Amino acid sequence: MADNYIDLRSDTVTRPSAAMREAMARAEVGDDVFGEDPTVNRLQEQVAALLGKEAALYVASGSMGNQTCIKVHTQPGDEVICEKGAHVFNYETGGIAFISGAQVHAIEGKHGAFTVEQIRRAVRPNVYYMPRTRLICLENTHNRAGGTIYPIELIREISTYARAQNIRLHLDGARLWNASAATGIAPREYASYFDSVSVCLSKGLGAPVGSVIAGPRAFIDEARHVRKILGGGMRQAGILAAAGLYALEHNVTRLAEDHEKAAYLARELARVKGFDIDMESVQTNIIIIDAEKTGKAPDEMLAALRAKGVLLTLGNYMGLRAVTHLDVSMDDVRQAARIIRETLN
Ligand code: TLP
Repeated sequence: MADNYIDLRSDTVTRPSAAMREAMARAEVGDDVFGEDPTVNRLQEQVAALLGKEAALYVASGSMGNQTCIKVHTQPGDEVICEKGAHVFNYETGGIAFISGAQVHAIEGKHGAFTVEQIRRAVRPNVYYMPRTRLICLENTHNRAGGTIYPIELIREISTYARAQNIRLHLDGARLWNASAATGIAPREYASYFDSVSVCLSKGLGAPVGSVIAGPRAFIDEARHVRKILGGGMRQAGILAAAGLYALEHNVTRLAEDHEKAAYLARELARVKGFDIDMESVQTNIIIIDAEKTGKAPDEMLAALRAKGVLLTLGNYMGLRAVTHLDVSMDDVRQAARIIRETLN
């Protein structure tokens, strides 16, 4: 948490705890470009096993994970289907066009999820003058929709359809841990429906850096090549991977607490005049607030709250976002709710 602030901007703002730093200091390291960092290797093996995949690769960020996978799956000119609010489409600086030379076919979902029927209508017929639909990306949980969980039945149907059509399926599972904590469905069950998966260690899990992508061994070999092109061939990265291992061991089972804090905060914020919160979308640790009816500019509201010691970020159009995480306690959340109500009502 930024000093003296209750920082609800993102679950990425957490700082490594003393115990995590100690694990980092003790990490055994080697040159990972030679494949010789034992801690990186252990993290990769552990995440591959957790996700039930043949192999995994440690990458610098969630964006690098997603974009590396998209690059391996596609050729320039291909089409990638994703949800309109998807992170890969909106918040990765046009990476799909920049790195893969592919184009996006965006579908509007409900709570971040679209159906097989919607995909069927978006897939291109096999004619030579049209782009090839090569890849579908799902996001679970879906950030911009409010940390919403992709229903497992829809994932199953989409996976069956994609396999039959020979279209690859990628999961942006930056917050897959949150989806699992909320549903009780294991990460490996979710992952089984996808050709590739990207998970983050630096969001809800509290590691300072790092994501892991997983898939078949041949896919990961190719991804290692792309990661190097992108400047992601790190050397004694075990010092960072150790934080990821620590996070997996200590910070997964506690995620339900973040969800409880978000549910409480959402109920409190729904009482702010002009705030509109779709309570059905508050399923994990993210709250998206439609603030249009306040008649106030989001930037001004953020500045007023900052002056009182509470940090939120911009949400969707004319909106705000609050995210709970392991560096804000229930007491902090109660205090933030009170400050937000007093400042904006
Ligand atoms: N999300 C960040 C911002 O970029 C918006 C946040 O604060 O929530 N997939 C999803 C679903 C994400 O939410 C994010 C980060 C990423 C990928 C990218 O991860 P990084 O920031 O590590 O590149």
